[in-house]
Amino acid sequence: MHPHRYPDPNDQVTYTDPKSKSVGFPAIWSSLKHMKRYMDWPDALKSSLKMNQKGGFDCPGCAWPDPDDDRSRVGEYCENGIKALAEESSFNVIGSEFFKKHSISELRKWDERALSKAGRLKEPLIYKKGHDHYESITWEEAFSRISDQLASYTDPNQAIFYTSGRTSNEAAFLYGLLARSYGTNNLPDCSNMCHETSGRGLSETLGIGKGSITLDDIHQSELILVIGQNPGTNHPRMLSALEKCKKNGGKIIAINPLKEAGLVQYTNPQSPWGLMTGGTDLSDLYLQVVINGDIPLLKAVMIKLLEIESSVGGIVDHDFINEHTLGYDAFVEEMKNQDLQECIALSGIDEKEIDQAVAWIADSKSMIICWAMGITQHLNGVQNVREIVNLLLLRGAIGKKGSGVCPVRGHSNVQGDRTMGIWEKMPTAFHEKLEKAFGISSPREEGYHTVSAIEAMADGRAKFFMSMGGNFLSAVPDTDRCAVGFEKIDMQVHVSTKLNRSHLITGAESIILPVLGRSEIDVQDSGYQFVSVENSMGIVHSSKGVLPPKSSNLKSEVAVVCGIGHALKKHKVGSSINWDKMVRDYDKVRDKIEEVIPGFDDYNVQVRKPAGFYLPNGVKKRKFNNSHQKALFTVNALPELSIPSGKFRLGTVRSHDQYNTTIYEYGDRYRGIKAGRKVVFIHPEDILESGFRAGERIDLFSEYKNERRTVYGFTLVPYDLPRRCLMAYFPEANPLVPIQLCNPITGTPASKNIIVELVKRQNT
Ligand SMILES: Nc1nc2c(c(=O)[nH]1)N[C@H]1C(S)=C(S)[C@@H](COP(=O)(O)OP(=O)(O)OC[C@H]3O[C@@H](n4cnc5c(=O)[nH]c(N)nc54)[C@H](O)[C@@H]3O)O[C@H]1N2
Ligand SMILES: Nc1nc2c(c(=O)[nH]1)N[C@H]1C(S)=C(S)[C@@H](COP(=O)(O)OP(=O)(O)OC[C@H]3O[C@@H](n4cnc5c(=O)[nH]c(N)nc54)[C@H](O)[C@@H]3O)O[C@H]1N2
Ligand SMILES: [Mo]
Repeated sequence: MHPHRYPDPNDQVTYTDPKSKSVGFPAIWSSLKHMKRYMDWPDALKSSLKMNQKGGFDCPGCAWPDPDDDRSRVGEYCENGIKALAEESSFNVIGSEFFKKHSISELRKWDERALSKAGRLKEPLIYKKGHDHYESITWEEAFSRISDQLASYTDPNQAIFYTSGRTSNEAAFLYGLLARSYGTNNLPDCSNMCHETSGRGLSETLGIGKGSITLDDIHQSELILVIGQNPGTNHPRMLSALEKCKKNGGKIIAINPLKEAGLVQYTNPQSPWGLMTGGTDLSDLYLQVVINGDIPLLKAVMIKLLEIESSVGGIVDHDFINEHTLGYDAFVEEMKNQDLQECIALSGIDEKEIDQAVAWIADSKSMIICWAMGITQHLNGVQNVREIVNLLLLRGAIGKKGSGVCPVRGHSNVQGDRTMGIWEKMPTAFHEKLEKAFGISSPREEGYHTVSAIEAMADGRAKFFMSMGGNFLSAVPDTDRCAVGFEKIDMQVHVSTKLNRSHLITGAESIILPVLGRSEIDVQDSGYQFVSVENSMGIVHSSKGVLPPKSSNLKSEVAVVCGIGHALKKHKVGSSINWDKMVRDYDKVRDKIEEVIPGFDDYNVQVRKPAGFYLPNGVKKRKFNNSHQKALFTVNALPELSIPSGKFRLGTVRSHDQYNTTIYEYGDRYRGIKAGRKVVFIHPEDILESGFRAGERIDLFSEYKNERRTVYGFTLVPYDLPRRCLMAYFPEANPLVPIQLCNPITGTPASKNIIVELVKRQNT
């Protein structure tokens, strides 16, 4: 019925009790199983020994940093990194024969796992209106059609250039150049849906939208708060850093509605002693806050800290505050006006537990706050981040050893892509330098972000969509709304490694351009190439593939962009850009990056250092490069937390067996789910009160401005989480997220906070 939605897989969901510990033998076993099933053994061995090693390639999984010094020779990766590698390096390849056999209408019925497991895309493909199949096309013809299509528009803002966060610095920089030389800033990216609210909140308050700590700070911190993040699944190597912190005497407080196994106990797979003895207890305190209860909780903590300051002192770092901050008095005034008991009640946390957290915060000389999507994907995501900053500023826990902000990034180069200019509203200085470096004129008008791009396609303002990686249709909110636009437009171009649902909801014409993965060797006319990436802690380093490409008909992402750029020259677009020179030798791209982007001096020399180099970050030295040159305390309102009667607040999260929209397997080992993904985690008493049974299949709907959105056939799974809070998996639940429900400042969809109702299952 909804070809653009995720179809039911076999739908044999079962559930057992969730796990209370993570990694250990089951993780080792699971990695080996994936390698064995999807990769040739010699490739598996060769690539796993090179992943995340100095001179090797960067894991295509998350953005967690590698140690600066010693790296494990056995393997500097995790279970989910191996799954990401096995997914990319699978021995299956698909091309025109596959698409001759399987029509688009048939493939729409395949589930996501089957689509991805079909294999690596091996040649360029085209779909034309009126057909039901993709067929092969040469690279030259593809580039020529794309450039002709682009040249046909009178307004360049009819074209959209999306980026997912796996793209290298070199490819991202050139892709941004392509869009701007063509004439638009329509550069939405996955970051719009991810850490955009962190970037905004941090830039305003601290002057740079990035984290301020190093791995060593984590190891040495006295106290780490992990808020709204599930590192056991999404950043497993972070657990060994947290373990080191514990071994050095540090404490960890987890703030999360769900009891996540990875935050409870961890068994280091590289420690034989750990494997035998059962590992380390990670969280000293686990605060199961209600969904979006983080601001009330942080306020309750800060009110109590200020009370201690008034009675015995020793809490507030006055020297730091006087010298480096603004807004302290207004902040204290606001805290005084807050009702402590109301904040406690709204957070859903017992006051004794809050007192414990306050006592540890008061006692610690250093403190780090880490966070991810549980903080950012809210209407008040920016305010959440500002409130985190308030707490750190109060304690002077910024720009000193073992202290600082740590927004834990998602995609492996999402931070680098932003640094390279993938943003719909880059500052004027960037445009000026780009113009000077390439002799082009760079538009200043703000472009579309992800949500405005969906609307522009749906209402006919945008007619061309190109995607550098990613799976736009399935990743964005309001899947049905996106599908309307996707089918309306003239042309879609997907630069991809694997088949996904975005390829199947076609425009009048859709082109798939298959590219090399991170793990593969990239040779251009001047010889072997490497690319570079920036991790979550602002370290830029090289990444050089080691495996032979899956097909001789693949191009690198850099080559694809340069190919399109070159083809556009015949239409007098970007005539002054020498695309051929840059694709021949990526050093030439890096020379241009050095000219345009601050912090990349001697790029080609620095990037060749074995562990790469740190980008400048003023916050580390207490230099705050915002308009005030001071760190800012801010005043943030309490969010609206009432839930209409009979309704619930739903968050959408990842399982242990997916990478965003790529489903590795149907299940979630840590949360006890097997053979399916359409589940809703719910407090057992909420099941009873709503008149359902545990295990029953229900439908869910959300209602927003009189529009009703429904998803069908989700199984109710009793779970340890606060009353009236529900969790379901992304992307199955995405059709429920109303397109308008996004952060007003950044456009970030509130995919962790949707009001829904449960209803008896209809047969749809
Ligand atoms: N294996 C694997 N690794 C990945 C990814 C993947 O899909 N698979 N995705 C990558 C990407 S792009 C990203 S952005 C990161 C995502 O990494 P995470 O942010 O860890 O991912 P989510 O599954 O969205 O989990 C968010 C956590 O926030 C909690 N949460 C939900 N709502 C709230 C709230 O209101 N308050 C608080 N305090 N907590 C809340 C949830 O219970 C959950 O534990 O991971 C990256 N790494
Ligand atoms: N409801 C809800 N929605 C969400 C989220 C949520 O928590 N809840 N999370 C949001 C977040 S944090 C993010 S980051 C987005 C993710 O959104 P995207 O980044 O758009 O989605 P992915 O699933 O990571 O993209 C997978 C596709 O990327 C392609 N690919 C993989 N590797 C490469 C490569 O090396 N090069 C190229 N060119 N292509 C490659 C493959 O074809 C694969 O099918 O989703 C967002 N959507
Ligand atoms: Mo993300």
